[in-house]
Amino acid sequence: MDKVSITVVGLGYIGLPTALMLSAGGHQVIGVDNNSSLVKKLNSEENLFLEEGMEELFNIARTNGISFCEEMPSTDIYIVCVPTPYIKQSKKVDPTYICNAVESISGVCRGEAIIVVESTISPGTIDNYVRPLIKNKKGIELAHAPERIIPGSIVNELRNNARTIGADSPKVGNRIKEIYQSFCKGRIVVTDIRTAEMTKVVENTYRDVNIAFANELAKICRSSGLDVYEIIRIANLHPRVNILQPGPGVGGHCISVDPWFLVGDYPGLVNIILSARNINDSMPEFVLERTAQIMKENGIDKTDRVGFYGLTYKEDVDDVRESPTLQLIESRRKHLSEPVKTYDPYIKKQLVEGQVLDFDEFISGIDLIVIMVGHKQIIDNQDMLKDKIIFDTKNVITVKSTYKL
Ligand code: SAJ
Repeated sequence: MDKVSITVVGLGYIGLPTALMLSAGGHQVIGVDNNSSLVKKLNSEENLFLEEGMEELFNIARTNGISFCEEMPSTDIYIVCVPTPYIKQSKKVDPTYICNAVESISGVCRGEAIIVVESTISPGTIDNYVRPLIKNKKGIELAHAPERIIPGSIVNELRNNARTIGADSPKVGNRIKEIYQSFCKGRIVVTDIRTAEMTKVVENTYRDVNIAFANELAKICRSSGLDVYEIIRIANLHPRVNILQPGPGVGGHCISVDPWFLVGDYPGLVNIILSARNINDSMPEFVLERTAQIMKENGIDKTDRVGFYGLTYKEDVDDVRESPTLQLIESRRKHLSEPVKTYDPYIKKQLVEGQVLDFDEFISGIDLIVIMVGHKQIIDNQDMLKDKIIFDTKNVITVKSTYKL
């Protein structure tokens, strides 16, 4: 395979590992980000991810000559990994970051360059927003190669997951496929751009709908006095049933966001997808109501004797985007209630009012602990909870009997 020059635009949790992988795979790679302090840190050899395998990868990429800068360089291939927020009111994707990146690429790129969008976008974004930006630039090609990696297992999933590449012609698709094959051992399917866009959103929506099913079951079982976990465990012994786990809500920047793109774009057609979103969004409020019941049952009348463990959107990551605990805090704020006490071992800075930064101080100040995230830290320290009342929304505590969803 020819050695090509590649720019990766946006060095976040997808862009940086992808850039490192491509560099380790033998390509000449430049990482671009408009965050100057991030670029400075990377150039001073500070690997910003604590994930397994990242340090080793970073060192190989440095040896292979990866560089980081703020200015867009002129290369053969561009891989755009910038954020795509959604507009809260309209539920549509906000393509501003992608458009800015593509505009600045088209100002400097070589005649035959290929711009690959990795960021998740709603179906039609490339045709509606990106294509018009390059219509006068002859020779530039577009592709969409949505990422599929899960925080917590980035290196492993980049290497082994199957992936999709959407392009306007098999020639362009196969060229990009060859580049990704320098690090990806999974199957790579080449298709058209709109199919690739839709597939990505559908994958995350599928998961959202299935988590919503588990959450609705939790509510049904609660009202019937049944143990939802036992019911799911038994049902999953059926060879064609695989129910996911209920929890305090769905967070992160993917599963809780992407289905809204379909709601925003197909308002008359979404039923299950919209209901699922609403069910998952109702879970933090459900946790609050159940917490109030448990307090009453145990004669706890002061909210400062209750602590919510975990601020991140899932276990063993430091990402708080759209996290169920932040949703729960927002819901309290709407009702003008006092802030709740929280603690998270991964969040070392004061992020919200009521957050305690020291675990011992958090534990000693409460009677009821509500487990919102199943971090390894609490599982390893569950002996310290023996004299507490425990409401375990993640079903991870085994040391004594607990309240469940
Ligand atoms: N959750 C449950 N019950 C479950 C599983 C998850 O309540 O049974 C909750 C988690 O606690 C968390 C949320 O759902 O709050 C999402 O977590 P996750 O671990 O399922 O997924 P993400 O958001 O970290 O990553 C997803 C992945 N998509 C799919 O599994 C279809 C990943 O492959 C994507 O690359 C990523 O979204 C993305 O960027 O799109």
